This record gives sequence, structure tokens and C-alpha cells, in this order.
Amino acid sequence: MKCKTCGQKATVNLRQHRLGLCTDHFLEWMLTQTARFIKKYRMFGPDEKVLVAVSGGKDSLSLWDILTRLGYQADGLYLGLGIGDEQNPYSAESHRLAQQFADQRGLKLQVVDIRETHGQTIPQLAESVHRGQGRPCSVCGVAKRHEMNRIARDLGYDVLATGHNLDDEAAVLFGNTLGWQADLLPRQAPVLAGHDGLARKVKPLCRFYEKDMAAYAILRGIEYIYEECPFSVGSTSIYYKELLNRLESDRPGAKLAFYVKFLEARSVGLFAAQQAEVSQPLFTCPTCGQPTAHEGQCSFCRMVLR
Ligand code: Q46
Ligand code: ZN
Ligand code: ZN
Repeated sequence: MKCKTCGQKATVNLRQHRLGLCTDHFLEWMLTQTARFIKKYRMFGPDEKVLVAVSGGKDSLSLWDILTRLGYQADGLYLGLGIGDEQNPYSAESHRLAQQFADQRGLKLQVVDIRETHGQTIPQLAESVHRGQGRPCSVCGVAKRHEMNRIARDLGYDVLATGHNLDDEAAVLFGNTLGWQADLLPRQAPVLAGHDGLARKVKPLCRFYEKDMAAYAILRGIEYIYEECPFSVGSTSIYYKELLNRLESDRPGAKLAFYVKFLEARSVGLFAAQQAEVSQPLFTCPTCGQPTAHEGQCSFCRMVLR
């Protein structure tokens, strides 16, 4: 296969677009496409301060790399979750790689350690909430959302960017569609507007396949953590990703079409009624001052108190 731009041998085959590109043109294509999506979905402008949530993985570090190459003012945020042990020091290693990425490029990384700030690691918090039953992912999700919003607000960032790729988004959409989760479907979008103390959230990589993000990170020489979080093993979202990849291998582009057609339906108001419910005004948590959907303490404060 040849590069569509220069005719040299292609190193990356983007089957979903029927497009082959050499290394240089692939890296350039990733930049122009990201810039296009930022503009198309009105994510942020050139003068806004972006906080990129980095986990040490390929997606978030590549996102940070792309945004700085595009000239945006982008700092990183690393949340120390306290996951792993001596055999698999997942959090320690992901922190090391995120810090190394920042140091090598002279970028600013904000670091928040959940245990130092709130007294317990995510597995410890989950233990007290679930009493040893199930994964800590729901607790982890609440904590991450809370802390990311807190830091973005306290440190004066305009927007919070996460490295969710198309495989992540398609798996969430697949799960929500299987269960016809009318309350969750309208919440999925490349941009969630900020309101009532909630930071604006954006996903600039939401139209790139996971395998293309891995290619970008490798071709850019980004050192990232290969291991997934140990708690993700056997998760439903990984199962959905595998199902969608089976569909994709028979019908290249099916995964992309599933997500993009959902966004189109959303933009013409298919979920307008549910969207109106979702954007109802929020309450303020009396403990942390952050927005919450219900009166009284937010889920994070209730969790920490427990
Ligand atoms: S980090 Fe947290 Fe994930 Fe690990 S504990 Fe679950 S939610 S799997 S993205
Ligand atoms: Zn080329
Ligand atoms: Zn609170």
C-alpha cells in the first residue's frame, strides 16, 4: 500500500477511511484531523487554558503531545489513584511516565494524590464502600470526575480534556444502546458544556481508533505504560470493544459509522427531551462546594465520609 499523499510506502493503513499514509504524513494527518474536530465541535479556542487528564497511557500522552504541537496552552493533570502493588506498581509507573513526558518537554504537570489529599487510595475507598465486593471502578469514576473538576476550577482552567478514543466511545455507546439508557445517551458527546461550577469537558480524540493512537504514540517515540489498570481485566467495556472489533474486521468503518451516526442523530435533536432533563440546574455540595445532581453532599464526599 502507498501513501496517498506522497506515493511512498505506507506505514499506517487506516482501513476505515481507505487511506494509507507514510509516517510523516500520518503524523501530520493526526494533527490536522484533531484541529478539525476541535473546531467542528467547538471544543476550545486558541486563548483558552486546557487541562489534559493524563494517565501515563498512549491516548492521554498523545493528546497532550498533539495539543502542544498545535500550539495550545495545555498543562497535564495526573491523579494518583494508589493502584497496584510491588509486582505490578501500576500507579507508580504511570506517574513516572507522565512526569517523564512532562519533564522531557518542559511541560507543567499538576499532580494530585488521592491518598495524600483524602486519606485513602482508590482500592481502600472501594473496600469501605463495597466491603470487598466487586471492582473499585464505580468509586474510581466518581473520585476521578470529582478531582478533575475540582482542580480545573481551583486552578482556573477553561476546559478539561480527556484522551477517550473512538473505541472507548463506541463501547460506551454500545452498552448504553443495548440497555436503551435514555438518561445516559444524551450525556455522551465530544463536548459537554460547563455550567453551575462544572468544567467544560472535551474529547478531542473521540474519532480516532485505538490502534491508530498506539501507532501515533510509537511513531512519535512517546514512552507510555502498556499495562492496563489491573482492575480493567475482564471488564464489560473490554468485552464490548472486542465485539466491536470483530464487527470492524468484517466491515471496516462500522465502528466509526456507529459513533458518528449517533452524533449526527444527537445533533438533529433525537435526544432533545432527555437532554433537557440532563441540563437541569445543579445543587452545591455543602462540604466541598462542588456541583451535585441532588440536594445534600455529593457522592464523593459521602464516599469519603463513609
Ligand atoms: S483506573 Fe479506575 Fe479504570 Fe482502574 S479502577 Fe477501574 S476505573 S479500571 S479507566
Ligand atoms: Zn507520505
Ligand atoms: Zn462534595
